[in-house]
Amino acid sequence: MSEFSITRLSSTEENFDTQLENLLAWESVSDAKVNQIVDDILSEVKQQGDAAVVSYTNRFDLTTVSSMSELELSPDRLTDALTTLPQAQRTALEKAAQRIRQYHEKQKSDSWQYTEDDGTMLGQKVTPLDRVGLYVPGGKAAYPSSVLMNAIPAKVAGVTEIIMVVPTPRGELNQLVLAAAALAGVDRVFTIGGAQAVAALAYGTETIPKVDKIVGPGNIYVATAKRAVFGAVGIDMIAGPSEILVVCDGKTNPDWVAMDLFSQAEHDEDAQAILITPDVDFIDQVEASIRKLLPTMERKEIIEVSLRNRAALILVQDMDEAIEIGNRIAPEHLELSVEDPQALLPGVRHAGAIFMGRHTAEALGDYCAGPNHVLPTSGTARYSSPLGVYDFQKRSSLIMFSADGASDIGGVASILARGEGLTAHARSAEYRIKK
Ligand code: HSO
Ligand code: ZN
Repeated sequence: MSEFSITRLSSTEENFDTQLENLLAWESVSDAKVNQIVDDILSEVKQQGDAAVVSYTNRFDLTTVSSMSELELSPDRLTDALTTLPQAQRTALEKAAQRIRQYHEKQKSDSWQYTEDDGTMLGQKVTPLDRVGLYVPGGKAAYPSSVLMNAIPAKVAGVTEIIMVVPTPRGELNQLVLAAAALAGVDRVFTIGGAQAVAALAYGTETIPKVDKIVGPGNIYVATAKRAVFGAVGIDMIAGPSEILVVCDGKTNPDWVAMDLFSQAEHDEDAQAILITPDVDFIDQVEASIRKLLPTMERKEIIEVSLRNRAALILVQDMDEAIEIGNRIAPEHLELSVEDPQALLPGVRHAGAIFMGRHTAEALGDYCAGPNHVLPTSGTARYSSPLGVYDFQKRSSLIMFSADGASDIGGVASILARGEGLTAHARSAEYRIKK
């Protein structure tokens, strides 16, 4: 603890831009050895189906099963997990599920059509995906909240079947994860993981149905496998380490701010926690809180590494500059820890989720506020959005010309087609032009 220090930056320093760039630099590792291992697993599962999945599972998860059927949980196992949960946990999980469902209902988009004067109709038909695979990591990163956050939007979208995979090293099952799956309406659960689970979902096996899209976080093998099967199936974004940016006017309890920074730092050593404030004294206060509170944390080792390697306390000239730098960071989570967050909101352009006001701890959003906790990381909030119902719906265009409409617009198509040298296109349109 004694040598422990947190990077301090000031926006007036000459080389601030470079320092900020270095702070944010993060490359998702792509490892040649991992790629090779994953490629082998993918092709084995593609060729040998169940047998390959069973053998990889025995090897990597230290199980001793002889057939795929032993790796599927019965629906009873899921409902039992829910009903045997301690009452307080069950109520909390149910409350969270209900709030997440209610929020995501608002994201549903409907099909639409409109008709032009000559009777031509155009529109868009929205259809849910048929089948979705949900990857849930095993071990310490098995988050029941993530099961809710991934499965509920899919259900709200109207996905017909959700297949969940979760590795169970040495057969250890996480009851909260299963309870969350039951609550969220997951249809089938296989206790498999790693690249072999991704392959099984992407290609299908004798037992495991092929899905249309795979969502959910995983380790480097899972992420590499997801990238490799993309195209054969859809995938969600590949998440980087958690990030939090607290923008504070200096008037929030520094203990609260320190703990909010810890809340993401405790996810893993690579997580990033940043404070931006125009109040130089507040930087000292938050650092004092960090030093005071860190020894009390269960995950202090992880937090300490994360803070040492990737955190920063940034001094700016005013709140406008704080917001401007916030946009350059484009954080996964942005806390506006100020009196009037609405006044700052118009200036915020890039953030996965915006937590407004001193009382809005980012942790509430991780579990039960309602919005999704699967968010764009590593600056990708510049161009992407939280996981949502829209990720489980797709759109088909609708085009229905009246005879008059086809005759009218046929000339336009004909001219453009001939310009491209595509005569069949031109003549196909011209047939419909009335003489
Ligand atoms: N903060 C994480 C989600 C999570 N937090 C799950 C707790 N459990 C996403 O960055
Ligand atoms: Zn979290």
